[in-house]
Order: sequence, then C-alpha cells, then structure tokens
Amino acid sequence: MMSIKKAVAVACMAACGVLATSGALAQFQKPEDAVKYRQSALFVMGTHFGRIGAMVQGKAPYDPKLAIENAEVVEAMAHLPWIGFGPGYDKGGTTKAKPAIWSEQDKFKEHQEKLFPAVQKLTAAAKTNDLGNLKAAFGSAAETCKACHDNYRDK
Ligand code: ASC
Repeated sequence: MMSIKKAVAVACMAACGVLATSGALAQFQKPEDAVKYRQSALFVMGTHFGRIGAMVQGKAPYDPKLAIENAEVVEAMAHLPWIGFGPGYDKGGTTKAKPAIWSEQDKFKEHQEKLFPAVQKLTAAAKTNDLGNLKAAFGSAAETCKACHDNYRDK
C-alpha cells in the first residue's frame, strides 16, 4: 500500500499540475478578481524577494535559514500570477498592466519562462549558505523582474 506521505505527495503534485497546466483551480468570477489575484501573488512574491534583497544589500543581517525560507516562497509564488493575465482580464480594477500583455502574449510568456529558472537558482543559491552566491542569484532574478516590468508595467 502507498504510504500516507507518498499519497499526500502524489495528491499535491496532481493539484500543482492542474494549477500549472490548465488553471482549473483559478477560474475567476469576474475580471476584478483576476486583477486582485495577480496583484496579491506578485505582492507576496515581491515581499519575500525584498527580504532577500535586504540581506544581500546589507540592510538586514544575513540569515541563511531565513534566506532559504524566503527563496522557497518566491519560487512557489512565481508560478501563480500569470493565470490572472489571461484573456479578458485586461480590464477590471486598478491596474498598471499594459495592454501589450494581451497583444503580445507570446513575448509576455517568454518573460515568465526566464523567471522560473532564475528563482530556482535563487533557492539553490540560498541553500549553499553563501552570501556571495545569494547575491549573484538575487541579481539575476531581479533582472528578470525588471525586464518584464520595463516592458509591461506602467510607471
Ligand atoms: C524587488 C521587487 C521587484 C523587483 C524589481 C527588480 O524586490 O519587489 O519588483 O525587485 O524591482 O528590479
């Protein structure tokens, strides 16, 4: 028989698969909800990314364990916002999202695909317990945030 631990892992993987591939867990009642969802996910990601930023910039003490915890949240959050930028969610609520997101969905997606490996590397770097590694990986990840913001977020 499958162990409880394994059954839970399989169930989680199935849920994540659904979330990542079909967005079936993230159907929105109205465009405002999609806007709120993507802004919330990006806010949480930015908050935890910022805590690592404070460490690498010497504004907060370097705490290797906290860096790992924050990086893991960033990595998990990185997959969530994008469903909120789906078709029909260009209007609704207050947003800085540029219309180009919806007219250039392929290019917009390329930015997401640069973010994923960058945040994976951030977690890996955090786990080396080396501030220099963390700093380098933070810089690379921040570049992917900035590149997308420069193109697709209003000032
Ligand atoms: C952050 C944060 C962002 C990015 C971006 C990188 O800490 O909240 O949106 O870094 O400023 O340029």
